[in-house]
Amino acid sequence: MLPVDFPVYLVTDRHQTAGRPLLTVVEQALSAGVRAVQLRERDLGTRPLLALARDMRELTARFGAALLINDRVDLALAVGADGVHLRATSLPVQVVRRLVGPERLIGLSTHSVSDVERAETDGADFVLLGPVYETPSKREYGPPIGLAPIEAVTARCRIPVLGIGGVSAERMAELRRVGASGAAVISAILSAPRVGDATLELLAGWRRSA
Ligand code: 3NM
Repeated sequence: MLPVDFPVYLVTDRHQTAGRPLLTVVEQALSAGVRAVQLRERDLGTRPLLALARDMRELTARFGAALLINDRVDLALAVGADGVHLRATSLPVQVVRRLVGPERLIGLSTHSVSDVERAETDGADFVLLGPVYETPSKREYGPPIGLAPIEAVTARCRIPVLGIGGVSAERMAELRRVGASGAAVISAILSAPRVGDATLELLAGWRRSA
């Protein structure tokens, strides 16, 4: 199985690229050092999503980066993705493990310390915990939970925890200080005027705090 050693996990949303093609923007982020991408285009039907997933597989493979597919275990298997990213309403982790086997990564989106503890017991490989900060999509994810739950859960659990929600380059250092293994971002990369520079800044923010 691929190690979970990606401090910046790029989550896609083709509506947040300021009109630029998603593959172009993701390629710029990969060139600047992103090593894991989650394809998350929840409003796409199966066939267009399959086509995009194939393109994204080809692109990430060129950079030696991991590709995870949000929710769709079938598409993850179909395109040979490195894993699947689940949410609370997805198939349960144990069921997905039987489908994808031990080598593929299973990531899970969580919103509380008890969610993370359950994810670890269930055999997830890593979790996202958030929203840590205010995010433009706050209505969908609820109020920010802050850094305290990350600090509490990384002290108790071994599973890697990445913060999500409103993360910027300036916030990478404090996430690392409270024990996060990285951060998942949408807008900090996809909406940036200069995607490569924004990616480098996030990675530098992480390194600076080491
Ligand atoms: N999930 P941005 S917050 C997709 O808390 C997502 O589970 C969240 O976008 C959660 O990096 C979020 O632009 C949005 O804030 C992340």
